Amino acid sequence: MTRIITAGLISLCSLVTLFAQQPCDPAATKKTKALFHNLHAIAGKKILFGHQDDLAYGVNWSREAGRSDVHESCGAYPAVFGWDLGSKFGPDRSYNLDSVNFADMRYWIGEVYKMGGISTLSWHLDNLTSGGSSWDTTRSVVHILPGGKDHAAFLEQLDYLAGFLNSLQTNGRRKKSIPVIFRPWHEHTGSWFWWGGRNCTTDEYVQLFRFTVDYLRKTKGVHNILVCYSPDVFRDENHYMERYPGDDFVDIMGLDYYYRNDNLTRITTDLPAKLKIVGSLAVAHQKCAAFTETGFETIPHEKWWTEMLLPSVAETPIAYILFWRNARTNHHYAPYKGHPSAADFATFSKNKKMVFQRNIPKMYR
Ligand code: BMA
Repeated sequence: MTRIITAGLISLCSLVTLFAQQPCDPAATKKTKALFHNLHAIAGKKILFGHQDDLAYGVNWSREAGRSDVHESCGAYPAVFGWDLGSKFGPDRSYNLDSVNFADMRYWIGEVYKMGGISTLSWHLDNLTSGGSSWDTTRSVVHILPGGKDHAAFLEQLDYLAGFLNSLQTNGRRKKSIPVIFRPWHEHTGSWFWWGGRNCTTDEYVQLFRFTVDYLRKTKGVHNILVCYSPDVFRDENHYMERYPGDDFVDIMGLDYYYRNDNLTRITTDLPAKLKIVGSLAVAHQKCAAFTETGFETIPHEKWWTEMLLPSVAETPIAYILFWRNARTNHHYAPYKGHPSAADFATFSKNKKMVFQRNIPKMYR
């Protein structure tokens, strides 16, 4: 009898686990499901460290095999690697907006996967209505949605995007595609991008998000993505959820929040509070919480990593944290060799909460 009850309990538990931790795409590949499950398992226990464009370039170098400013500062590669798909795909455009070649990006995503790491892709798509950049706030969302005059141009971009996502394969088989996190239409609580804040209505934003995910999945057969919703700074739970596209369209609930000299006092208490809100929403919606973009440009405090950042995130339920790119001496968010904060960063990298490539658990099984 006891055995039967125990067996029953075990299968009930596995059933609960099975249903509680499925990605929003029922047809997600096995490895994508595993990634979601494993991100869940990490959240609240450890934090994976991430860096944008880490293998592509750093301060004063570009495209040198094996190099990484993070590795050169602390002896370990990140566990999460960010990439960007903007500004606009086209037959004559092989580079993204930060001069990263898409073929290189595909290769590095493969390398990241072989290292056991995770890639996350953002999309600074140009404004297809005005021809300007992501920061051109000419009204566009209404025009690229079905029925809009620029819808065809949007479909063309989605077709290229799907082609890229479907090409992330380990052995030429789509079923074996490399899972990635896809983070479109980010920072929409601000109004600096054409898809953000006052540049579209709530309904338009939600439609844009849903259409993007649906088209990739249903029309293009993309099943190797976990979708991330990542507002910028928000006021409260209602504000965070205002443009949430729904549980069927999101796997990861993120937050983009940067340190600046003029918000230092506020962010110290506000950031952990906000990450906890994201964490409890993620639990309520059976999603995974993450700190999807951050940093302090040039890291002007030598002990920022251990004295400011770590205390703000250590007790929050995020699975990973992504630092923005190392472009140049006045625009970087991770240290590089000889950087004044490099020693503190090395200490931070050894903190038992933090996970780098050297100690990442298996994420795809
Ligand atoms: C911004 C800056 C820009 C860059 C853009 C997209 O935060 O880093 O220089 O082009 O992100 O990566």
